[in-house]
Amino acid sequence: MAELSDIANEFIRQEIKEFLERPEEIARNIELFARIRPAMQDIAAALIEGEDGDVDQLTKQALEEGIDALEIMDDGLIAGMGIVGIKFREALIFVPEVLACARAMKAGMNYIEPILSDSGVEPVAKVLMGTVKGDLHDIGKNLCIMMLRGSGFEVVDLGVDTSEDEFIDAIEEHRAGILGMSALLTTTMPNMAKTIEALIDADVRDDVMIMVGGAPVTQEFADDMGADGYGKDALSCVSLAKKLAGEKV
Ligand code: B12
Repeated sequence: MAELSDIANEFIRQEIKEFLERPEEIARNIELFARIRPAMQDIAAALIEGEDGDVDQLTKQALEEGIDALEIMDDGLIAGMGIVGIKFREALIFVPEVLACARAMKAGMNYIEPILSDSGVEPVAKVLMGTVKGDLHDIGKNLCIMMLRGSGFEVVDLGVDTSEDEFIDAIEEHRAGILGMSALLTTTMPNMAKTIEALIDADVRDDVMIMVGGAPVTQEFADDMGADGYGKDALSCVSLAKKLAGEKV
């Protein structure tokens, strides 16, 4: 078992000591950051501080040093956002601070995106991706899109706050085989089910395989609403899309 002192970055050690209270979250984050190499801890720390300029610099530097883009995304950016999420939940920080962190995440993603999106192969299948109505969270959706593109999918990004009609119009316009929906709020999760119902009413449900995801979404919830698959992160989004593309043809 790792110890707090195994984490090289002093700011990260301090964040865990000062802001994390739940024993399982303390243990999980100590394990995580003790495993992560110092350069990635520095990126996570800059993201937690909402320093977009530093995240920009450190990401660029890490790529120049030959660190893999996927490692930077998982161990630097997503790991840092994990701590931000906990602090936000505990009301230790508020929307403006989280927005600064989201901006910092974007600064890093600007470098990662072209690398992960550049597969250079013929599209495996076309995917529509949108965050559902009432929901403005798009970081996770955008990571999924990046990974899908990098794995050879053509992706149409429908953005955030996507209404049922917008999903229906997009299915009709783009003739995509897969539809992905993202939701981060327990209050907007039901809009996934409402969208599926609207698709049935519009007679387009069978035109697409539907995958869903987002932090509060579960396999059980996905099954209950009649989705074809659930993915817990961007990597599983890709394997799920591959599986659904295979089932569609
Ligand atoms: C960043 C953030 C914001 C930013 C969003 C910026 C942006 N451009 O996205 C801002 C500040 C705008 C924001 C606003 C709000 N937020 Co907010 N936010 C977060 C935070 C801290 C991080 C979310 C995130 O980006 N995570 C990192 C990404 C990488 O993870 P992810 O989104 O889960 O995505 C991964 C997987 O889920 C999966 N995935 C995602 N989508 C899909 C889709 C498919 C098809 C598949 C297969 C997989 C998949 O793959 C992704 C990559 O690995 C979370 C806390 C948390 N722990 O989630 C709260 C959180 C989601 N927010 C919350 C709340 C309450 C709000 C507000 C209501 C706050 C307010 N009082 O105004 C508003 C709502 C605005 C709205 N209408 O949407 C709550 C939700 C509580 C709940 N149970 O509903 C959370 C959980 C914080 C908390 N614990 O209180 N937020």
